[in-house]
Amino acid sequence: MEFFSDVPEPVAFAGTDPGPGGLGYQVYDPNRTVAGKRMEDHLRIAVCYWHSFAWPGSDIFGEGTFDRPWINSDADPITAAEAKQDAAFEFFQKLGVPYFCFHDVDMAPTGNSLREFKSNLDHMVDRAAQKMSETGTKLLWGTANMFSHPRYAAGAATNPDPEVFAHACAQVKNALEATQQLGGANYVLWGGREGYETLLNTRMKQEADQLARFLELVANHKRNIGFNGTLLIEPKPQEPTKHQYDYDCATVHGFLERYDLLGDYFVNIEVNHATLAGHSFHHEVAYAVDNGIFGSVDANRGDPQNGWDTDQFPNSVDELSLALFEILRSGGFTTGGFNFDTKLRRQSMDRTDLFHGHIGGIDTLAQSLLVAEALLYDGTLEHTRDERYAGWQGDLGTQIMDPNTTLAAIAEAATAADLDPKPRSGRQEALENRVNQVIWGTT
Ligand code: XLS
Ligand code: NI
Ligand code: NI
Repeated sequence: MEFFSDVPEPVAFAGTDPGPGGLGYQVYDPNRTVAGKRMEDHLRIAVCYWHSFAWPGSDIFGEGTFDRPWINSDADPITAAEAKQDAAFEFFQKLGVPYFCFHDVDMAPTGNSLREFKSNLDHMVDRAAQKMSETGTKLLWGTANMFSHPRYAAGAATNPDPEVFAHACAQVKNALEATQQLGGANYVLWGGREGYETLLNTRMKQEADQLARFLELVANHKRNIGFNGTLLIEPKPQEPTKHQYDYDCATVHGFLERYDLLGDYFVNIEVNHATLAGHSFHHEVAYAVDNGIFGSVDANRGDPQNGWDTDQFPNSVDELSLALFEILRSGGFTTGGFNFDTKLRRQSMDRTDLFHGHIGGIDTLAQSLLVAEALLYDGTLEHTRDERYAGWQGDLGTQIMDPNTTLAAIAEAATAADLDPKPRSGRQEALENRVNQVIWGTT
């Protein structure tokens, strides 16, 4: 059965004339070369299974609004999961993007036991493998949903009950192996309820030790089965819990270092989670790149006026260009990519709205990539930073960094040379103007 018959052909690059209905890419041209690589290989776009195919458009105040004939709670669960999968793969192929992402529960009915869930997952994953080979769609990452079921209300790995921990182990083992079977490039862990609602009943240190143990077990299993994708942690400061332990990139980095897990885990940065943590997305990317933990991105943004995860499609080139610049400057994605963990607004109930949301978001990323390339070739930012820190390459900088130097020796040198350093302009406005000139194409 065809679910998206209003879009008979895969969406293609159409340039400035997207044709009737506006279903064409204006900027995203997979084969266009940008900084020495195909645009498609830079951006590595993925569609997510959950918000686009498993969510009916409900919110906490109202029921589903979307026209999604494949979501049918009266049907036999496997038949319904198969219809959902057919819709998903038809969409991936028609949108013309290389990747998708999934949670175990999006793909397969959970049944009444771990055993039943596993056998449902096996069936649906075999079927997905078949669809992937037919359509050429690849898997950017898989993950396990350990936050929706009531048993996880107090967390999965950080639950006070070790039986919940063990249940989570079974779920992650199966989801990781499913991801491996589908050739996934990464495996994601978002700790949706790995945090607390109140400190009155919580032992933070105990929960951190449990989380670290869990991550260690998962990394060991990854090695045991020879999965060669990247393990990614997705930071988020809160929602649904009041406080989430994987607060932001710096917190995750410190945690990995403390528990000797650096090198086993990288980060999947979500644009809106950066906003919720009180950072810019640019900040989170720059932090991860600079500290060697950058992995992948969830491209969905928030609304600056709302304090929750609105998961909107990206639509601001100004906001994304600088983050893209950091990614490009660092050599680009290795196994990561841009996943669209995006939700349509509840009033966008038509099936074709799914196309409009993704096309606009992908074009925004493509345009931001072009700006990032222009910023890279322009060189002003890199050159300014080089100049600003040049002193650290000189004698004094080298002496300070020498582990044998003491505070007293530096004080002595400063006093002897009668140092009286003069402040220098950071040139912020000039740099902001330069970035805008590049974005506007007026350089
Ligand atoms: C929720 C997260 C979630 C992860 C995958 O806020 O973004 O969707 O990406 O579990
Ligand atoms: Ni996400
Ligand atoms: Ni999110």
